[in-house]
Amino acid sequence: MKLIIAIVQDEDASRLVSSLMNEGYSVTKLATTGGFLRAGNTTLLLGVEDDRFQGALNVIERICKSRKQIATSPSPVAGTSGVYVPYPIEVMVGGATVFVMNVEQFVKF
Ligand code: 2BA
Repeated sequence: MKLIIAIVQDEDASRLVSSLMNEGYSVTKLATTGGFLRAGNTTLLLGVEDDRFQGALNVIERICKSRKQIATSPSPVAGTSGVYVPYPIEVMVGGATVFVMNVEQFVKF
């Protein structure tokens, strides 16, 4: 068995959960925040049997899209005034960041 931890964009999360559930996967959805953008994203936990693992990855790859997002970064442009003016920077946020772990034990009580 494997544990898939998938960090995805909020825009894709609902459709992704529905698609995974429709294909018979159990999913836990967590509301998370990216450290760089400080914006909300969604982390999904899926415990899957080895023979269904690739199928889950295929669903994640099909649904999750890369998008450009604008982040603001402080810029010291005001000389000696000490005023920091935010300026926008564009970053490409991936469709999904996926970690896969082998599950040593799985129990339900
Ligand atoms: P964030 O940390 O908010 O990062 C959003 C996007 O900003 C990243 O997209 C990347 O394109 C860019 N970015 C991140 N750190 C950067 C830096 N130090 N300098 C320049 N650009 C930077 P993704 O790489 O697709 O990551 C999307 C989200 O997935 C991340 O949101 C974070 O929540 C998570 N993530 C990505 N890699 C991770 C890792 N190695 N460990 C834990 N979480 C990760």
